[in-house]
Amino acid sequence: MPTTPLHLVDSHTEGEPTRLIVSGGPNLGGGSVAEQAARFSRDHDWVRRALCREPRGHEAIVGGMICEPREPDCACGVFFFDNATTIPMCVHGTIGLVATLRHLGKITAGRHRIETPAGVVEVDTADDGLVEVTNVPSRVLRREVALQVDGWGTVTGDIAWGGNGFFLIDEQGPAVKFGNIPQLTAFGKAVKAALAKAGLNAVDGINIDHIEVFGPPGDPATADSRNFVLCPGNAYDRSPCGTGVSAKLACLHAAGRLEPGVVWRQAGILDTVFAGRIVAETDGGVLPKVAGRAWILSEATHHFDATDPFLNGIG
Ligand code: PYC
Repeated sequence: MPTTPLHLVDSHTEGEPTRLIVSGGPNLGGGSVAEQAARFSRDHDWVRRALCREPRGHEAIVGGMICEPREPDCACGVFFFDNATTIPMCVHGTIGLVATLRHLGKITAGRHRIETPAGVVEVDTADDGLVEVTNVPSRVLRREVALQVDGWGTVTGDIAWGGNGFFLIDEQGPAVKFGNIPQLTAFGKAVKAALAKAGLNAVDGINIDHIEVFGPPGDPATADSRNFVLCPGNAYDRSPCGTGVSAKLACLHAAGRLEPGVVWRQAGILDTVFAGRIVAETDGGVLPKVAGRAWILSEATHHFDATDPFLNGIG
């Protein structure tokens, strides 16, 4: 149980919060970042619950811990978690990490490599604040899957990996707009239930725990599409979700709708935009690059008192 304080930096990336443990986190014993994340999840899950739930946090917070990388050419390791679980990769969180490392004076503009549980990613950071993440190779796992969704009938989508597992739905369900967040959340939950019923909540060992719904952009001059992403703990992503954009690029490519090098401007539900493009074709998929910006919100020292009834968060 907790004894020492945690030092945190909060930021947001295109609206979606990231809360990083920059020091004071539990000793995870070294090894690969995937191994350290698994130990964190097994032995220190209270940290995730404390940081990503009320009263200390809230459902939208994606937390992360900076750790030692095993890969020698990496600036650091990082793993991310939300109000429900530890996740393999997070692009908005990686953009927040880069802003945080720059804020702390630990990296300068240029190219850096970062080890995550899903693999090594490369980041390019510029003085104007733009961060480009070359994410892990992304691929379609199943195309045009028809699900029977309670209250909605047949809903067809693709299942894809972009660092997390996604079910991607084009122009079905409630209209993708800010005012429909409750309806989109209910729809996303119904789709998750239908995936579980069909035995598709895990495919090829990947949890399909993010639902991504696409609609037309609010402004075609600034975006090609607008999405709504429901995360594993049923919070919606305030950003366009970079792993979701990576999965989308893989789907567009598989459908013959996007060539390498062409920019796909994905707006999220707040109409902030990630610019995605395919930088290479890989064996069975694509190598995606996703660009966006993060802003530092605060640095804080969090204290933990064993007598606090909500030490582990509410719920
Ligand atoms: O940007 O990859 C992302 C992400 C995953 C969950 C929330 N944001």
